Amino acid sequence: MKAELLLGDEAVAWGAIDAGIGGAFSYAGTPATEILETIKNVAPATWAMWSANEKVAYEEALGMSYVGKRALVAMKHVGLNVAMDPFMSSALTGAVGGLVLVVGDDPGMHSSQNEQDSRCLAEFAKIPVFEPSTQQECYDMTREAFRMSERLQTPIMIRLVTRLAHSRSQVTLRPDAERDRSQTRLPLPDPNDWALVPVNARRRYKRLLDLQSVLIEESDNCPFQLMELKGKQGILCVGTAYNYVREALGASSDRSILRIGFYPLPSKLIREFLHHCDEVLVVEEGHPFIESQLTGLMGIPGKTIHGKLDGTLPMDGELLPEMIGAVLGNPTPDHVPVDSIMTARPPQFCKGCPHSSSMGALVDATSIYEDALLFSDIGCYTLGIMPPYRSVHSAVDMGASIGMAPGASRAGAFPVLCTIGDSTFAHSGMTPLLGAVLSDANITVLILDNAATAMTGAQDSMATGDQLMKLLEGLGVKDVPILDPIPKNHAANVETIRRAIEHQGLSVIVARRPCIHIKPRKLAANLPLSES
Ligand SMILES: Cc1ncc(C[n+]2csc(CCOP(=O)(O)OP(=O)(O)O)c2C)c(N)n1
Repeated sequence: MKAELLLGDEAVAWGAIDAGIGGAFSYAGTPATEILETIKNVAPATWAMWSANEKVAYEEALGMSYVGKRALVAMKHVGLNVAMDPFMSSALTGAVGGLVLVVGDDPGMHSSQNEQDSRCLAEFAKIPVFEPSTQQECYDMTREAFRMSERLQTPIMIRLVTRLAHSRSQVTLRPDAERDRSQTRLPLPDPNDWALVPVNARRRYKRLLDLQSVLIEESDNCPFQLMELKGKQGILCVGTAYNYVREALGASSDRSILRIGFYPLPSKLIREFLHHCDEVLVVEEGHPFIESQLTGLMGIPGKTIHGKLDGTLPMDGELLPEMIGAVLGNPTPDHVPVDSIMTARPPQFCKGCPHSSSMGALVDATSIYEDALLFSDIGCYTLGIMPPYRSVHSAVDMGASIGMAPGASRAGAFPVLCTIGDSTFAHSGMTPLLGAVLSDANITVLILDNAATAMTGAQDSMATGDQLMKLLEGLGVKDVPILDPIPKNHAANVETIRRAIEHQGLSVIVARRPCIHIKPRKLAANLPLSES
């Protein structure tokens, strides 16, 4: 046994390593990025790779599970939307080697475009979920999730939230014989269980439905559900909220507590809790997922349920300890809100960022048109939304710029331009570009190739430099000018973008210059530098 001070993400990574995973797969996204980074750093012998997108990452993990090895797949919450197709179907195929999906939800949208709650998607797929409250549980639940996944032959989700993923506490690690498990190989599955043609899928779906009662029983007996029956006022809480509740109540409270650590919900435990309490406050990050299930449409006769649905707690944003303290009648003494003592500093491009030159050229090139539409995507360049550029008119989801532009163009807009980074292009930009090529959409696509997935910490990108040019050629794009986005080329770059706009039909331009953060890193690691 050894103790380490770990982030929630790092604790999950260690849990997976000590569970003897055969591989880990991910596409970067806050707050889940550090999971794969940790596995790469501390267990270089483990097969751990960045995938082109979350769907691919999920399928890579699923393939590993098929042949009996344990596999971890990690992503941020919106990444699960991208991986939804294999995720839903994997509930029917089931898992052979333990298959654990870790999803980082981002209540409060610290670094995301929405604050969806992954528990809803797990329930939709009928997949069990572990939800840790502490970094120690991040480790312990990951270990347990692999065992359970193999025992019940189902993929399992671990739900994290930003506050837990990105804060540290001491974790006791127990590397043991399970690590050797990476050597074992389980028997391959019956192909009839994994080939989801209707006749097999119907049978597998029945199996999934039958599994639900087993999962509820598991949930009622799960050691991660904690119940303390005391007074008639109860608190039902989950995840990080459990810590806020404990802090607000102190040691001497007589309130009853039920802390959920595993879903589907433990029906016996919840019945017992509700039977005991007259009034229950539900405290959960994200959607009122448990609260809605408790109250249904009609409420529970004779019981009062408080939470997000009755306005006791806010529906949006992140829960805060002082918020819970105030609701539980224990306000934080002399609490000074951070924003009252700090001036907000809007985010901005780093000094020397090539995107600032690209955005400057884009703004000047389109200044002669009254209604230029500048669809953009998700990456550092989205900062072009800020003054003085104001060159981002949309950022919806990864790849949406090239997806939306042809529709707008066909509806009569002109000029229509897109900005998209190289990593986002590899993630989801290639497929819509294929359609734009075939229809020769009258749009101009500016691919900002900084040779990195810069926004999430400059992970490697899959479509950069020559590789990107070959991909464009393969997709059928012809005559792609390459800009060097630095201030001294401004006039020439403006001219190139204007020419592309005036070309009737599809134009693609690549603005190529590495992110300023990757050069020192590559030099330190003695890696080759891609020129320009
Ligand atoms: C589906 C999804 N996955 C991951 C993310 C997190 N994320 C935001 S932007 C981005 C990629 C940025 O790379 P790139 O497009 O090359 O732009 P750069 O930041 O390098 O300028 C990632 C991974 C996300 N927002 N949505």
